[in-house]
Amino acid sequence: MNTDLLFKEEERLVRDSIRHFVDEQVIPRLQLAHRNEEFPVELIPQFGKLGLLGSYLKGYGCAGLGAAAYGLVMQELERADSGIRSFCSVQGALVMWPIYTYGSPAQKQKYLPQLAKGERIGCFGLTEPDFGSNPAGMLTTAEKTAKGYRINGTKMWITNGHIADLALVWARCENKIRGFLVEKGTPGFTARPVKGKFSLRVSITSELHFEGCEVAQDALLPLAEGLKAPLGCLSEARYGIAWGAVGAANAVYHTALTYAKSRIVFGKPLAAHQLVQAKLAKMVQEITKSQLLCIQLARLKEEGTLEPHHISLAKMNNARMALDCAREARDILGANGIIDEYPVIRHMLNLETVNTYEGTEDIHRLVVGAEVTGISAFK
Ligand code: TGC
Ligand code: FAD
Repeated sequence: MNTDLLFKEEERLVRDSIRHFVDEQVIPRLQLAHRNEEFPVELIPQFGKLGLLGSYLKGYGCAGLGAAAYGLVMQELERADSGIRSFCSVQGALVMWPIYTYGSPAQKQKYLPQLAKGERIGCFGLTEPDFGSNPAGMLTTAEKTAKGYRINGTKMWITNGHIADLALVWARCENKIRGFLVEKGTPGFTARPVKGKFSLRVSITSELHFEGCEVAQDALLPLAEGLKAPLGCLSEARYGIAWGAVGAANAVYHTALTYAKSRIVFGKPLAAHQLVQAKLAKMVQEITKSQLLCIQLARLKEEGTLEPHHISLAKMNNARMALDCAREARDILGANGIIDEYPVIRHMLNLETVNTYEGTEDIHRLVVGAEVTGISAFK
């Protein structure tokens, strides 16, 4: 559909340079990283140098990209692996964006330049063992003390948690949800890995534990008050995921297409069989529609009219679309679809997480449902 025509030249240039980096530096590391359940930490300084961290923020050493260029960066990173895009999403949209938006001038100066360079790593702690889809029920508390706050509670499934230098933790404080910047090594704050994942293995996932963790007054994000503060961060990250999912879908589609053209079954290429063509055509159809949704999201973001339900519709659609493409591609590869010589099974497993985190498919469907009916199913 020549959707490339809908991008400006500078947006395509950004995409092409990140595409080159991903092909040369990222993809070759993934098979081993996935087997070993390891995040390639050696790439972090390069992410910083290339301006991939907080890339759509302005100042503080950030690249100041427009919405579409940022989306294309996320798309290229997730073409490699959802865990790679996750690292950059969390650092940029879930740690830097809230400091940029809700932080004091001192907090911005202290943290943003180092986070942009990848010299410090951040994580975002909202989910708890018993409160994932419904963060309003969180049990973590921050009690006011003479010098600041005392935090108690547990956060679960936290990307980058135990390698992070800085945790943005959401807690109930005097009956309002507030955000706190807790530095690694603060007494009473511990983090441990969640091991044994069969999805997003090229990503660090952790449990954070706070027990009588004392932080100073200046750990509080002054402008973040109420559930809408963390939900605002989620809107930023979900925007990137909607784009990223298109990248993962592209990766599995191209693998399946190449495979189907060279694999001979029943005396002719797999790609010559009608059922296989139907599957490939369906993938192209769905990827194209998802790409168009992303472009519209970007244009709404640029003109300042993007709303949470727009993002929910695209995140829900694109994550599901990519997961369905990955399952079809896995099928087209036959037995080869289950080994890690091809990226398909890794993407397929990753996309189970992508369909769940940042709001499950059901949650986003209910957000859209509330918008169209005017009735919230959550109340
Ligand atoms: P509700 O009453 O609807 O809203 C409370 C206030 O927040 C506002 N709001 C939003 N603001 C900005 N962005 C959004 N997306 C917003 N959604 C709602 C809303 O207008 C209201 O404002 P006000 O002024 O009236 O106070 O809240 P609710 O309790 O009914 O919950 C709604 C629901 C279920 C949609 C929400 O809780 C939700 O989105 N749940 C899903 C939780 C989730 O997505 N967690 C993600 C954790 S982080 C993560 O997964 C990182 S993965 C990172 C990676 O590796 O990439
Ligand atoms: P639940 O809320 O228990 O949902 C279970 C099922 O019930 C789902 O199918 C859901 O759709 C359905 N359901 C829930 N409510 C309703 C309803 N009202 N109506 C109908 N069905 C419903 N969180 C962070 O804070 N920071 C992170 O960095 C982070 N990274 C993550 C990384 C990974 C690898 C994973 C897997 C998760 C991560 N998460 C993170 C957590 C993630 O956001 C949650 O897992 C997600 O929001 C879902 O919450 P839950 O797992 O508790 O599922």
